[in-house]
Amino acid sequence: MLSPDQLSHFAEQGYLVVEDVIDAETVLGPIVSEYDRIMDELRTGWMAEGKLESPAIAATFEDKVISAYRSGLEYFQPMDISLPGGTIEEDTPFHAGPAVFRLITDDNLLDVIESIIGPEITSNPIQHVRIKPPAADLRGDEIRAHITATDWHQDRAVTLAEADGTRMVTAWVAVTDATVDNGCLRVIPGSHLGEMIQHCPSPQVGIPTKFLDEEAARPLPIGAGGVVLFHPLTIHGSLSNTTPNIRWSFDLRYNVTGDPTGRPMFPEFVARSRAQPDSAMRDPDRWQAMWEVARARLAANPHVPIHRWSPDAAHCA
Ligand SMILES: O=C(O)CCC(=O)C(=O)O
Ligand SMILES: [Fe+2]
Repeated sequence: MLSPDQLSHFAEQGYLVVEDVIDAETVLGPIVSEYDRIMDELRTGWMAEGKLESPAIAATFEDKVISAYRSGLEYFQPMDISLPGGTIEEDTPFHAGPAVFRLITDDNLLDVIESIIGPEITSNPIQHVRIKPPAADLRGDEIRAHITATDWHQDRAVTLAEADGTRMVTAWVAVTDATVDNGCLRVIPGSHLGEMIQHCPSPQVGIPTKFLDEEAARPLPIGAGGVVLFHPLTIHGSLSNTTPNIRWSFDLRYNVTGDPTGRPMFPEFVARSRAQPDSAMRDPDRWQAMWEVARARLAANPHVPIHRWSPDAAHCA
């Protein structure tokens, strides 16, 4: 649970850095193994198709990520813990594995979340993994916020308007240490006390710089296993990864059970409930199945937009 000082910092500044929430051995270790396994499966496929050459037997996960990116191979979507915002096909890959479920339902993490939004906690399906290669390796036209630096935005802006009045919190989990050099988060302290700002949809969903005071920005370095919490109106983004190593994080969101998630076409689940403890989901297979059902439904139906911003708005010109 958070201390009164931590809670007042969150209330006043709109963010909070909490070190050492997620256990390295029981939670992060299995995640790294799970992702290494997915990467090996991807590589087997790429090699069979002749797209990836000379596998280094002892390559680390990091080497494999960097070499996949350099070879123009798409590792992001098969590793993401969500379906994409664009077109969804019957076989669009995603990853809803048991080690990630273990993270989303981690008791230490949920204790922190409970301090902020109370004990009726739903896992919001707006969630991603970000495994960012060195900026030096990125193609010049790389714009994806899951791969390169993230532009300034508020998380409220990536929900549909139905969630504008809800109590939602973002939990950004560092899998590798996040530093100013490798592209940690940055926030504009106190910005959650303002309104939702107009966003534009491209190149990323972001706030035009003319609406921002970038001088006020504060970087938030944090160690692996630490969690940055922020309010849905807190203006944030991330720096670029100027190191030779990958920068790896998950961003998870939670809202009060019963409130709209802001992304109704994707599956939510109860992560904790003091009122009805049995309503909390414990089975990672069910979680994965919920995403598979959503994928089949979305693939069979016309595309649904995931946010409200139009490139034609006057403020985007
Ligand atoms: O990690 C990043 O680059 C950005 C993360 C972000 O925008 C979020 O967690 O809401
Ligand atoms: Fe964000």
